[in-house]
Amino acid sequence: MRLTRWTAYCLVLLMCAGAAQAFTTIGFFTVKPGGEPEMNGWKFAALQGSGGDTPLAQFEDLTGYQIGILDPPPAGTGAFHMQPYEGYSNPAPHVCLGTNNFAGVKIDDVQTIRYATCTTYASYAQNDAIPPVIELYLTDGTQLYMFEWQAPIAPEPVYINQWYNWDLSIQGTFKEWDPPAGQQWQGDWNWFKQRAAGMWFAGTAAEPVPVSLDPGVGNLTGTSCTIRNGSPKVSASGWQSNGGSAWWRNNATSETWVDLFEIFFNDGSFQSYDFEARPARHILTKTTLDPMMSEAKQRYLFRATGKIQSINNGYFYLIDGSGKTMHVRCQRWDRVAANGDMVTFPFSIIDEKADPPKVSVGRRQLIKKQ
Ligand SMILES: [Ca+2]
Repeated sequence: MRLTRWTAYCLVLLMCAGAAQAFTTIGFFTVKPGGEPEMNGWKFAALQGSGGDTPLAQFEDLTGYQIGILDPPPAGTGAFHMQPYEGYSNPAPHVCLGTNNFAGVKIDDVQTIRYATCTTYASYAQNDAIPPVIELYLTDGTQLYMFEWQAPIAPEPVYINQWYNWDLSIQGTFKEWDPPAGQQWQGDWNWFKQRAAGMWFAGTAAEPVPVSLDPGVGNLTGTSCTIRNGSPKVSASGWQSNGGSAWWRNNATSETWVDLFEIFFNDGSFQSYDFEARPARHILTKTTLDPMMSEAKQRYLFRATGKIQSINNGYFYLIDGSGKTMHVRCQRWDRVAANGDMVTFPFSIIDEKADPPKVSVGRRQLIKKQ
């Protein structure tokens, strides 16, 4: 992942020191990134919960995929892959990618937020899936407020295999979690700006967003600005992840990528994040049993290579000679490789507590070794 236009903007700012004074100083000039340095302040987490398999959550390069139905991403060659598997009870499966880079920034100073998504498969509602939402934790200095923005799903459906560029100020609907009694709880950008007037992004040390499975209290990443795929809760009374439609559309298996997150401010400045794959570290399957994996999987992209031992067309064991196997969920892997083939694939999230450890990959990531 790299910061492109923002870096360019900083260079221009340095070259034009006089002009820089004309800019209003707002939050992000003083905010320190909250995540790993190589993530530019972004962090991700995934919850399998009631889902049938280990979710996918990783930065991937989309170049050279063996199945080329995915258009090029809107920036660079990579994107963040976020894919929970079906789960219809709590805790509900979902994936979060978020940042506290905007902690302290007032909503009044935000002109708009944009990001791009591409869904290539949705198990329950093809062409009608809910693309990843934006979850905002704001504060007025006394309490946290949770808002969710969703892409418009009607009258036009969100088609699969297409990149959509969403703009929160002109599309979609905001919803407020647990609003005061009698309070209108959803609306467009104008409603949101009015409702959140005077509030600012939480996520500072003084106003943290807790890491929590309880929506309204916090989220998986503890971040105030979060891209999320999957509802954190099913059938929530008075508030559902899809508002007036069925919550399960957000909890079906959803194979989705997200890229090019941008936030624009009223003074003309902006930050732009191009999600790109990081170098993958090659490991042996036996390494996945090491206790370090529970921490390391949040930080690194890994790569495993080995021979396929077929279970069925949705699962196989990876045998790499290290004495341990890995249980790999890969739907229709048999369209890319055969039993006994040598393959390699990247992964971040692994269930190292399972025996053998379990990982999910998309067959686009499955590269057959010659
Ligand atoms: Ca990208």
